[in-house]
Amino acid sequence: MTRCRAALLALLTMVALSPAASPAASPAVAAHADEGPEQIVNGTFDAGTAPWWGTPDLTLAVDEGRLCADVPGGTANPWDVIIGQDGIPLVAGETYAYRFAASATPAKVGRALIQLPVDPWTQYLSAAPELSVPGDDHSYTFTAPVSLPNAQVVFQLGGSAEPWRFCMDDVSLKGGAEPEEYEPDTGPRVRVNMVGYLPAGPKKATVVTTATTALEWELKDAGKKTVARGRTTPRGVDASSGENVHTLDFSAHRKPGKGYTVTADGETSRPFDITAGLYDELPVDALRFYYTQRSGIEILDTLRPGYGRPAGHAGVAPNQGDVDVPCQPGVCDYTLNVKGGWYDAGDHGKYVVNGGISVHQLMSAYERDKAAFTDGQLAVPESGNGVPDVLDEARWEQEFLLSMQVPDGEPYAGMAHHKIHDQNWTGLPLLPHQDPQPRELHPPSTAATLNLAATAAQTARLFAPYDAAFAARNLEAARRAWAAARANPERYADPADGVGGGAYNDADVSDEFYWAAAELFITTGEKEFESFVLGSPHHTGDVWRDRGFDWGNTAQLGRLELATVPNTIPDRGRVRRSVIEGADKYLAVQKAHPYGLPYNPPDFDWGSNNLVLNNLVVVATAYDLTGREKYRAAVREGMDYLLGRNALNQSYVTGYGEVASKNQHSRWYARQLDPALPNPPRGTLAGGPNSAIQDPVAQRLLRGCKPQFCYIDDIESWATNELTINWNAPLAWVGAFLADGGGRSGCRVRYSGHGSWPGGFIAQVVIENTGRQSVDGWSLRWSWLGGQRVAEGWGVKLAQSGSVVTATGLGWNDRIKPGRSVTFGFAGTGGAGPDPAPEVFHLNGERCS
Ligand code: 9MR
Repeated sequence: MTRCRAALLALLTMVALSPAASPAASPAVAAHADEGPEQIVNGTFDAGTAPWWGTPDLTLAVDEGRLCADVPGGTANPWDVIIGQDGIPLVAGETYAYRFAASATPAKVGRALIQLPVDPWTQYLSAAPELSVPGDDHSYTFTAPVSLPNAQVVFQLGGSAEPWRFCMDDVSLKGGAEPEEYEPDTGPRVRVNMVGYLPAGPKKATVVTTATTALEWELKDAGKKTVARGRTTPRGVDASSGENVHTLDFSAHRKPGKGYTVTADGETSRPFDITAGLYDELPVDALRFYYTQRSGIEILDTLRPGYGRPAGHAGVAPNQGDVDVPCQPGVCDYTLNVKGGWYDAGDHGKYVVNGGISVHQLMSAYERDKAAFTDGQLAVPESGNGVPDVLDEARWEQEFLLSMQVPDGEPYAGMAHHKIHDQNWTGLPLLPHQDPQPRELHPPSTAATLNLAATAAQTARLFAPYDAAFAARNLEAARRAWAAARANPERYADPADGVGGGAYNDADVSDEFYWAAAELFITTGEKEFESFVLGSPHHTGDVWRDRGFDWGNTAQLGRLELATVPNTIPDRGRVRRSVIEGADKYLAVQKAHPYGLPYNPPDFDWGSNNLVLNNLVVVATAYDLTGREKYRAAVREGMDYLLGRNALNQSYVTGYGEVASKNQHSRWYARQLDPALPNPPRGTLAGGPNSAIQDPVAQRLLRGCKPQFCYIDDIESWATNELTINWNAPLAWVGAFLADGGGRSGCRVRYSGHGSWPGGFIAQVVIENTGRQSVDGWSLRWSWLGGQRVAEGWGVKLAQSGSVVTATGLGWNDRIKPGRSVTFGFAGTGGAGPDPAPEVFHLNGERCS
């Protein structure tokens, strides 16, 4: 709503309504109705255009606080062009005051209707407002003849030979029943991680209470026996929930067991376990999610019981994609085969920017500790091919990203198309293979091109030991993409290109440039990329935004990669320290937050749960770099929020915890709408609280919500409760971190190159036992950057799988006494590109410092 509109409206409420269009009007009733509850959602357009919809020939946009659209000419009927809102409840016999402000350029007569949303489209109010160029306010009253939960408010704008522009603002329908009051069931007021706690980790809970002084708490085992007690810490009113809370800490209790509860203020928490294996399945579940998101391939019920379905968008009717996809009109004159990849979310779109960060984070989880990911682990069709399943899954997406690259000889060759999706939005439920919409390629963008450059460069080094040809194809594509992005540095995705799919627009790609340059530098070691990295403002600036990183903020990815993947950037020490500084910042936010959240902006973002996780990725990386316990503890505590220690007292991961999200917005896991369909698979993250509540369900039920309450587990709440490939990726990453235990071993390893020649090298390794115990029988593990292989060893037995090397002692040197060391050497053959010394070593499964 514009400011002058607000003043006008205030004035208007004081005067009687203008003559009504409906026979039911009378000034007295109208004044009464005008005081009634508001039934229109977002009639001021302060929250964007949702939940207003338009016919496909319209693009709705907010212009100076009003909703505006260019109405095409050449239509025959008023109903050929419509803007509307659905789901308006009417109560029979109630009188309503309907008003709006609207303008037309040039002036026009429009049609304003409140009607039945289906045939015979019965009209309860029908008006023909004269719309002027400067704009006027229009008001009407009518009495509803029926009760209806879902009437429709529409503006019919068609029937004009010439095109014109329509704008409206302050649409209001007052009267009738108070909108349904939504009270979430938040269960007991003592909030815990309802899955459990790690024996050696922090164990904290939050109590919602009116008390302002410390309360007693008790930890009870499954037999209701009190095993620990203490006093809470009052924390005042928490801004993220608007509630008065206390925290309590039972970290000192380390005894494993099932069915513990915490009692405080007369309330008993949901039960939870204390167990070391708490997170063993989380990374696997979070990664298995990707197979059922796959496009272009049949999902086998044998691999995912209950989730089998035919291939989607594989060129079989009624699908119109994705084997021969044209561009949007005027964008290109070729077609591309872009079959495959993952569906982005609950929609059937495939977006290069979002695919990029998702595939990157999967590969980065792998690159962090390659030995943790095995072949056969994810039960995918490729299991058993000798390649870790996580790489098979990543390849499924990466092949799609490669296919989005503009072919040689075409305009913008080497760039990547921003996205491919349906011409129009489809309804729910709709299985992928049943989508009848035409599919279109959208214009190439610099952001998509750089996502491709970054992930292709990363793919090149990770696939080098498994498939040299695929690795080479990726490196070549990465170089072409980089050159094309440099030549076209400012081709931005259109923010209004959001019909049939999300816009994923981003008008600052300097961060994508930095990330891509970092990946290309790590993989090739080449000067061009090094210079670009060193010259980027993101290399030295504070990239650690409070709100976390995401698909549109990727400088952090470049920084994390340069800090953790071995490379020769000259200021590496500073880069690593900067990650620790970022982590310290998130630690401070978490410490101040009574729910242990490392994310606390005044309003929560779309997909806040993934921002929480991405902040945890930074903290976890600080643990990897330093081995300092406070960072590991912070990651563990951060996970508690997602699994129940929150204002809604619910878990945001499907299948984890007794009250967990299960109705995430999806066209095929749509059990809430069709009981024959499944819920999302175990391990699916919900987007989580989103203060902007753009969707109609959230707008109807969550109006005025405090950040943590801006969430509802309803399939139609796409703004708070969707599932996406980029949100499950940090869940998999953090899950892998939590599952590996992160234990440190008392050892130090020195790895030194002793000469190299084209194609080969010699290295020496010294393992020092810095602990107090003798190591009897050792096995040392590290991994190469890319395609290096060990050949012959001295004083050691060597084995290699992919790029993971395992070195074991021989009979005479397999004991290392405290303070002593063992030295061995070996010859290796070099992969293409740089050959930095490995930096991460695990001795008998535990990481050396
Ligand atoms: O995750 C995206 C969020 O950051 C944006 O603010 C929002 C609006 O552009 O779009 C979200 O992404 C959606 C995408 O546009 C279409 N597929 C579903 C995505 C998750 O809701």
